[in-house]
Amino acid sequence: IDVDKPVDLTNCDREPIHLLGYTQSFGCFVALRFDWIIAYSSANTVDYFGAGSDEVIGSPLKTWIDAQTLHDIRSAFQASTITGRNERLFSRHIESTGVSVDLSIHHNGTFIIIEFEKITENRIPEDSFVRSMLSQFQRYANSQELIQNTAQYIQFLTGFDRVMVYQFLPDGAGEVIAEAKNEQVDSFLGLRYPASDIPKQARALYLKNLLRVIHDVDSDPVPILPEASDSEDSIDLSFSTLRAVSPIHIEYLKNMGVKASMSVSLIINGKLWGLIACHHYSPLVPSYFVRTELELFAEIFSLELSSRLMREREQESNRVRNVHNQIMASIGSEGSLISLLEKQFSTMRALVHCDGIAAIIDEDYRTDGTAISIDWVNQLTRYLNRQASSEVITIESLEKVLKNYDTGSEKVAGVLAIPVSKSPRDYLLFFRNAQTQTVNWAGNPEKPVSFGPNGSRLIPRSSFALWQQTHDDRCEHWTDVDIRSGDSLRVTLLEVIIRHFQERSDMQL
Ligand code: BLA
Repeated sequence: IDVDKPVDLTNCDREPIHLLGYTQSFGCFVALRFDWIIAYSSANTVDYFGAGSDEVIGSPLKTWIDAQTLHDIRSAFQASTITGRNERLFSRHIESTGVSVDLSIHHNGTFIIIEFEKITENRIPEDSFVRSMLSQFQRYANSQELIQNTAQYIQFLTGFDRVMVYQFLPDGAGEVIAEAKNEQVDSFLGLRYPASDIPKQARALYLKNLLRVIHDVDSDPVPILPEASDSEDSIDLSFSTLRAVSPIHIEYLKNMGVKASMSVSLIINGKLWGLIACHHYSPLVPSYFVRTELELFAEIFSLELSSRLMREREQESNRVRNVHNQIMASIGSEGSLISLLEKQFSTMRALVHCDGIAAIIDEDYRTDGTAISIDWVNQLTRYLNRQASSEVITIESLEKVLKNYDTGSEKVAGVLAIPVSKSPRDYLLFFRNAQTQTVNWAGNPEKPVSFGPNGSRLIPRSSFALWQQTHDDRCEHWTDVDIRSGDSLRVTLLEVIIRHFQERSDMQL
């Protein structure tokens, strides 16, 4: 990011976070050419090989690694060229220095990248916990239980102060939908964060590389040597396990008071559905083994979640089908279409939660529950007719579309409208009353950045204090479920109309 340019959130989206030229200090990094000569290394090789990077760069890897481990690294590299993923070796020794390490091996398109992480004493017992987590899945009755219990289990296993499940919303903002935490820290449950907190290129990277960790926001990143003159020539660290993260994000975490962070991607149908996001208030990095297990777990968890969400959707369409059958079974030939619909008002209300229902057909207006007056309905249908759509239309604030409308004593604020004929259109209308609505944002979402002491330097916002957005003139949000139910009902009604007229013309014959 050019720090002299004026602040613009799209700058954020352009920071090349995979080309920053630094690693974090909890491991050692080497990049080899195809002849297995070290071309680049992190500046901290002395802690691993007993030799500085000036000595290491230009030397063959075998100078520093014993024959057996070298052989394993080569096999792992072969495997990674087939799988396209990082291959891993655990609990190896570097003989010359006696250091025990876990290793990650991959090819970045240009170089063979090998990363070493020292194994520390206080590592978590290393039996596979994925299996035990999977065995719990069947105990959870629904997707929400699955999500909540998973947060709890991960918090227990990793010891992070806070483990959240963060779900992206259609506009890119996100919400903490489950949380497990240590008693000393504040709860973030239910808080919403704007899309700009996780810029585009980061989301794109997180689709490919599923796990990232920031072990200590106060630890200086380690340069990769020789240093590139500009980021274009920097080594691509997209799949590096030690990649130093964006200084902007480090500042964000510092503003939050967080010292260490880890997040794992949840991908459903090829899209970033959410993250398992973890915070710690002192430096922390789970061992590479534990991170490897978590990554695997997150993939299986995403599949389970996806199938649960699908099943829950199916249950909902069963409900719709039942209503459909009920309505179809009750169609007779007698009476007008509107009185036929009126008889089904209560059945239809069970499908779309509302405060009132109405139908307007050939200027005949019938209602049940709170609805707006015929004058307003006429204005509303004129508006709806202009929408040039044969699909369900939802409005959450009638004030926004009707001239001089105010919810008045009826309090009707929103409508879900189903067109039931071609123009001039007739409609089935579900009304909802105004309801005070509060969205809890962590800080003002319109001010995701602020200015630093030196003018236009971009700084993520420093206040995460609860910032409430309240609306009094709107109805409860029409959800995807409401819209899908409305759309199925539209199809049912078309069938009803056809049948109704068929039976009437049959009678006339
Ligand atoms: C990355 N931002 C991230 C990440 C998260 C968040 C989870 C992934 C890295 C990690 O695991 O820490 C955001 N963290 C959150 C949110 C919560 C949380 C929403 O715990 C809620 C509880 N950030 C800004 C602005 C910019 C920005 C204004 O606020 C840009 C100008 C940038 N965020 C930013 C960047 C990354 C990031 C560049 C990528 C970091 C990297 O992987 O290098």
